[in-house]
Amino acid sequence: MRCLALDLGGTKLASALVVDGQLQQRRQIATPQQNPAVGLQHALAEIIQTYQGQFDAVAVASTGIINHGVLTALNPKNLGGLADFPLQASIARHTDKPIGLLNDVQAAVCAEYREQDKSAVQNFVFITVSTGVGGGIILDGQLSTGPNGISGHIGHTLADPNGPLCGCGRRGCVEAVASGRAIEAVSSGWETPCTPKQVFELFRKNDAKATALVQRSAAAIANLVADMVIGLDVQKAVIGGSVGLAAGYLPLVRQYLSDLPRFYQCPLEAARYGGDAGLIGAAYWMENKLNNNLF
Ligand code: ADP
Ligand code: BMX
Ligand code: ZN
Repeated sequence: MRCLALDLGGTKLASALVVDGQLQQRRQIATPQQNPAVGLQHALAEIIQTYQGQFDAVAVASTGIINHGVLTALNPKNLGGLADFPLQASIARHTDKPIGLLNDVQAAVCAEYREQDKSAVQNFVFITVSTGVGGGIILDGQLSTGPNGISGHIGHTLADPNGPLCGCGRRGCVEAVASGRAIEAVSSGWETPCTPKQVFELFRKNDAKATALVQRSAAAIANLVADMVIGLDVQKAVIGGSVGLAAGYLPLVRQYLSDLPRFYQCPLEAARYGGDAGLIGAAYWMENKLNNNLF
């Protein structure tokens, strides 16, 4: 099957054809931030037009809660203020091929779990540290989406009751202290303002301010992993997203996790598919869905 896969994140919108699990013609644009609803509609139209005639199905991995074809942002600030978007309908306007939608990290976990030894790992989590912090959960070998598509939104569990207000309306979410946006909220206010990428460059040069900011993020993610292990008996966690995959980050998360009692620990790995996990996972999930295979 030739699947057109899309990965809509808070920062980037990636697309590719996935044929036999291999990516072809990968493209990437910035997620529209100004007038995002109109920008997104135009971007989707243009992407589908680019690949027209070359796919049998469309699979979308998207940030936000995906339910009944609609994207609802738990944190609208991650999408330029966009709260609700009719994702399925916007795509169906440009193609009559079958369309499948799921949350971006729910898709990513499908790709990464496919590569695991299923006899050894039944409970598995993907944590992305990107624009936001998202999660995808496999329980007893099955993807958990929940009755409303919410399952996995672990970036909105509590990191610090006195922490910053999260864009979702709750105070102190993991996302509000650990995400790319959370890092930027601090580093953009420095005397010499920095992007998260520059923060990591400084961190790797042992700059004290940058190190403290990266440590705050990594400690929150280590505690999130610990919560998954103790709450769900997760046997392995995989970390993705541009912050999660930044050099030096994963070792720090591992270090914080190793400081906790052993019942809170599990092996931690970097996403094997890197920034392509969402695209590959969405296509894999869609193929299974069309073949009526229970994942
Ligand atoms: P998306 O959220 O769209 O899936 P990414 O996974 O690329 O996209 O995450 C975007 C976030 O990662 C932004 O906050 C951005 O500033 C940050 N970021 C991008 N590149 C790097 C890098 N090399 N090191 C650290 N942070 C990065
Ligand atoms: C947010 C939430 C999740 C998403 C996660 C990572 C929105 C718009 N998104 O917690 O659904 O999985 O960010 O998304 O509320 P990314 O855009 O950072 O990859
Ligand atoms: Zn939140």
